[in-house]
Amino acid sequence: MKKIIVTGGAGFIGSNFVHYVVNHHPEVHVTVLDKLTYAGNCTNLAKLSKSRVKLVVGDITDAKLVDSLVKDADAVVHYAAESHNDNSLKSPFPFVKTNLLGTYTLIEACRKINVRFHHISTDEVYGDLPLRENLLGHGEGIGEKFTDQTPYNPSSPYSSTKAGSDLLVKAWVRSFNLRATISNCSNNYGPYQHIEKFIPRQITNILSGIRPKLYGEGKNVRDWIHTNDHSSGVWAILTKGYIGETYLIGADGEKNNKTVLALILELMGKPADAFDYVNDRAGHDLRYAIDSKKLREELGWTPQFTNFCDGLKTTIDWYKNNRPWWETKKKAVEENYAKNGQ
Ligand code: NAD
Ligand code: TDX
Repeated sequence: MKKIIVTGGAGFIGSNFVHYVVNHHPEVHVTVLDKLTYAGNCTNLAKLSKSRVKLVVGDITDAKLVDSLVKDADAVVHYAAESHNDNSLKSPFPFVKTNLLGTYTLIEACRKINVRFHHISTDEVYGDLPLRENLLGHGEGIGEKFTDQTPYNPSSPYSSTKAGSDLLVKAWVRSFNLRATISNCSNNYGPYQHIEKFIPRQITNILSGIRPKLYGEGKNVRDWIHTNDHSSGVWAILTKGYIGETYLIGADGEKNNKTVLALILELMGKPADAFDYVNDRAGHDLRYAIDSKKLREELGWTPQFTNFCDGLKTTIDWYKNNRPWWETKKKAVEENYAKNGQ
C-alpha cells in the first residue's frame, strides 16, 4: 500500500486520517481528492509536507478526473460526503448527488482496473435504538447495540444516502468482485470538526459569548469516539480487513447530549444552566451504540483515546487556539440555525 487516494481528505475526519497516515506510515504517499465545499478546508493539511500529500481540488462525481487519479493508486479510502443531518433536512439534493453518484463514480473507477476500495460510512445507516431507560421491562440485551448484522433502517436524507452508498459497494463486491471493505463508525469528535456539528458548535458558542443550544430535551444518546481512534480502525481494515466485510468502529462512548453539554460547560467554567433548549431536529434518532467486537477480535484493533473528558479538554483547547480557523464562519452558521429556531 504505497499510494492511496483519500477522498474528502480536507474535511474533518478525512484530514485527521491523512495526518494519521503521514505520522505513522512513512512509506505511504497520499493524494487527497476534495471539492473544498463549505466543509472542506485546505489549511487542515497545511502542516503536512507536499512530498507526502498532494491535494487535488475536484469533485468525486467527475468520472474523467476520478479515472485519471485511480489509475495510479493502490487503494482509495472514501471519506468525501455531504455529512450534516440538519443540512440534509433543508436541502437533500447535494446528499443524493455526492453520497450516491459520487460513490458510484469511485467504485466504477476502481472496478475497471481492480483497485482496492475502502468505504467510510456511519452507524446512522442502522436507524436508532431505544433509549436504555425505555428498555426497562423488555429484557436485557434487546436492541442493545448495532452489529454488522443489524438491518438497515436510516431516518434522514443524510443517513439514507449513506445507506444507499453502502449498498452500492456491497453489490459491486458481489457482482463485480470489487476488492472493497466498509466501516460504519459512531460520532467522531476532535480537531478540525466543522462548527455546525454539536460539540464544536457548543464550544465556539461559549467562546463567542453565545449560549449553547440543546435540541429537544437533550436525552438523545450518541456513542462518541475520538477521531484518531477512527483513523487507526480504518487503517487496520484497509491493511488487514477481509474483502467484502463490514466492520463497525466504536469505543463504548455512549452519552446523552445533555451530559456532553454539561461537561463542556464545566470544563469551560460556565454555570450548569447556561444553555438554551431549542427546537428538536425532525426525525431525531434517539440512540446510537456500536458493538465493535468484530474489529477488535478479528483485526486486533483497540481504541487508545477513550478518556472522553481528556479528549474534550484537548478539543476545547484546539478551538481556543485556532480562532482564525472558525471565527469567520461563526456568524453565518448561527444565522442559519436561528432560521429554524435552533
Ligand atoms: P465533513 O463534512 O467534515 O467533510 C467532508 C469532506 O468531503 C469535505 O472536505 C468536503 O469538501 C468533501 N466533499 C464533499 N462533497 C464532495 C464532492 N462531491 N467531491 C469531493 N469532495 C467532496 O465530513 P466528516 O464529518 O469528516 O465525515 C467524513 C466521512 O465520515 C463521511 O463519509 C461521513 O459520512 C463519515 N462519518 C462521519 C462521522 C462523524 O461523526 N462526523 C461518523 C461516522 C462516519
Ligand atoms: O446544536 C446542536 N444541538 C444539539 O442538541 C446540534 C448541532 C446538535 N445537537 C444534537 C443532535 C444530535 O443528537 O447533538 C447530537 C449530535 O449532533 P450532530 O453533531 O449534528 O451529529 P449527528 O446528527 O449525530 O451525526 C454525526 O454523527 C454521525 C455526523 O454529523 C454524521 O456525519 C455521522 O454520520
